[in-house]
Amino acid sequence: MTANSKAAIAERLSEARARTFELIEPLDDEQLNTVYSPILSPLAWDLGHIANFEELWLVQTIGGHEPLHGELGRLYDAIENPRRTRGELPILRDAELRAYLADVRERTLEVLDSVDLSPDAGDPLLREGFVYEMLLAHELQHNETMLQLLQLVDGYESEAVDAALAVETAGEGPETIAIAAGEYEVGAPERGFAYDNERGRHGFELAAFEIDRAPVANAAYAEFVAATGAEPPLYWERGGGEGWVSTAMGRRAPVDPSDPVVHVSWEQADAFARWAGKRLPSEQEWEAARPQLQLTGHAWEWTSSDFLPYPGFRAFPYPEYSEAFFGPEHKVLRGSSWATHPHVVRASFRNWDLPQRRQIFSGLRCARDA
Ligand code: AVJ
Ligand code: FE
Repeated sequence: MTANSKAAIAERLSEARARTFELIEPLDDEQLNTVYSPILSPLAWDLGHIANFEELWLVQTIGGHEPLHGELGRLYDAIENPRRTRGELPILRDAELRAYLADVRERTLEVLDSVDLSPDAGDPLLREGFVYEMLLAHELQHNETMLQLLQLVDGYESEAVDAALAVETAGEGPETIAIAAGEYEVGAPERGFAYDNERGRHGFELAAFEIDRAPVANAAYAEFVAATGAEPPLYWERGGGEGWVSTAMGRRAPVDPSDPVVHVSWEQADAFARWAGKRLPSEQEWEAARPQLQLTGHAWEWTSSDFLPYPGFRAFPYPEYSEAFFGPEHKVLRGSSWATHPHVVRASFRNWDLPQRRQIFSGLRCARDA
């Protein structure tokens, strides 16, 4: 691989970091250390974790170097440290945290200089720059987690966010898309970056079904709440009169009836779909129909599917990304939200969470048997 593509990797790493810093720029150190919610990490933890993940893979694993802070990495292990405990951990903070981010990056760039990224590089971590793509995706995915918290910060404003908030409005088209029975290919193709849980690409037999072209909008969800007494989405409150207001970043605004609904749990999404005489699509149905769907990029969409391995799954490069979460207790979401960086968005990308969670930017789309 040429020096040029290494320069391109360095440039992209630096762009991702610039976005991370832009997101936290309006906050002071105290805010970075504040626990705003028991189910969300303080931002200082995300920042240290981003740097520690980089150190682990790009400096220790690829470069063969010793860690800068000994056993520090244990504090940033997401499985060892559930979110509700992260506020009390002796993690790096303030100037030390910033220095760690910078020191790791300096070493990363030194190592990058010396590695072989050619398509036939012996180490599968390096082949086609896999480990660098993974690092980029990881930081950008944590940016989304950070935004779940940033919207709890009163008065928070960021240029990085205002641009992203724009919702694509519903284009013209049929209300539902009919998909014929047949075998459809799902999963990530051989080439190009993807997580282990997206491989291997395989045929999947689907019965004929219909799927809504657009995700469920706030107006329809409000009707469901009014008709059934179901809980409203997280952050909604009665706005006086008939309407709802939602609060983000300390700002209350009327809920826009035509925007896709966001901040609903899988349980609520499933209940909505049944109430509407429909059901959630499976993740395979979602992927098969995807080129024909209206993808507003506003909210992730819950599917009916449990997060399970595809046939022939092999954990790579570490079992704690996917394998540790496989099972019926996690449900798959597809698509992307306004907080998702485009680099993370792929037809085969599988997101997941617990069915009761709604702090994530989650909505839904309905389907039905044909
Ligand atoms: C894919 C969003 C469920 O945040 O738990 C970040 C992404 N994995 N660091 C998560 C992830 C490791 C993951 N999700
Ligand atoms: Fe992570």
